[in-house]
Amino acid sequence: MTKRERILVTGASGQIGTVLVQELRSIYGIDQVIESDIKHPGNSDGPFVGLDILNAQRLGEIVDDFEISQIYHLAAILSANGEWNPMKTWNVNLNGYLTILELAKEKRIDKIFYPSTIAVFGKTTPRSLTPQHTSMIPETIYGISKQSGELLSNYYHLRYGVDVRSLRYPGIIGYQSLPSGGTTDYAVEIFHHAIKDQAYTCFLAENTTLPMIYMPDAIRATIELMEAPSESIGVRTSYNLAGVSFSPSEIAAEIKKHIPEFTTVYEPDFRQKIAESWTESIDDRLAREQWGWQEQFDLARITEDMLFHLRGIL
Ligand code: NAD
Ligand code: AKB
Repeated sequence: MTKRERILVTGASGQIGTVLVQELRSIYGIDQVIESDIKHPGNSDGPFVGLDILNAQRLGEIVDDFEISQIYHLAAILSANGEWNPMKTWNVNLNGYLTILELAKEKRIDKIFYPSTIAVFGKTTPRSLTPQHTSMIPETIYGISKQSGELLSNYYHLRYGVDVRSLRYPGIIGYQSLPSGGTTDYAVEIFHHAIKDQAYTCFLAENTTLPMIYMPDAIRATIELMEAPSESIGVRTSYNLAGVSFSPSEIAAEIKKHIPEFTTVYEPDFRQKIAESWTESIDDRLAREQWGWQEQFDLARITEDMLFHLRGIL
């Protein structure tokens, strides 16, 4: 008989957590998936516990009380917000994660999901079809903390046998939740403004191409990776993952096909420099070969689906 999983999601009230928790609950059952965050999720339909990820004692109590077998560790401060307080960002993103790895080392958790990011790349990284193993000198504290987390994941796996799995998510686009404090946030905001105002002022320059992925693809990749047999996981730092790559002017043109009166102006701010330090497209061959990753949404399908759902919500 297979063991019944009990899953803790940290940072569950955020952009990804809101959607991931629903998907995990549909697979494992509502009461088997425990949400945690410093913010209440609002309309949660299952168990929620308040948790600051820096409170190691409380985290240990939650793991024991709920007999947690897996953690999806989403709690973090993202790239743009991270630059306002680098010390805090390092502390939350890295020390919070170390507490989880230590619990797994003590054999109190069977499996961990660690979300990494395209922010681990930097200006020495090849910009086009960025390889899995490559030069990485990230320029944001967010990227530095996430890259260090990748290295710790690999270390805890090699040294202590911790089953940690990780994806380098591109910017994530979805209608179910709002992003907060990232550099790729424009690609969600643009849809909201297209519907509400038929106009958008973009904080990135029009030709800034970045790797992106649609939320259903990102959630499916996460769960497929976590369910893959351990022996098929050949990368314990973090897998490159690609969806689609586009620039602000390309997504604006796609939206215009549905909303002809839509206009965009470009007023790049400090986030432009962050975007320019990342890469444009990703080689995710290893994810495809080792556990069968395949995206389903291109830019045209993302645009159609986002507008369809947001028109019903906004
Ligand atoms: P988000 O900012 O929407 O959510 C993060 C959550 O973490 C928030 O609800 C916040 O309240 C919580 N949090 C912050 N500090 C905390 C603390 N000290 N203790 C407990 N909770 C705390 O982020 P997201 O977009 O949902 O991202 C989730 C994860 O995925 C992050 O680790 C992020 O680095 C990674 N990621 C996201 C994207 C993306 O485009 N959304 C891309 C790459 C990687
Ligand atoms: C951000 O822009 O900070 C995130 C990410 C790509 O990690 N969306």
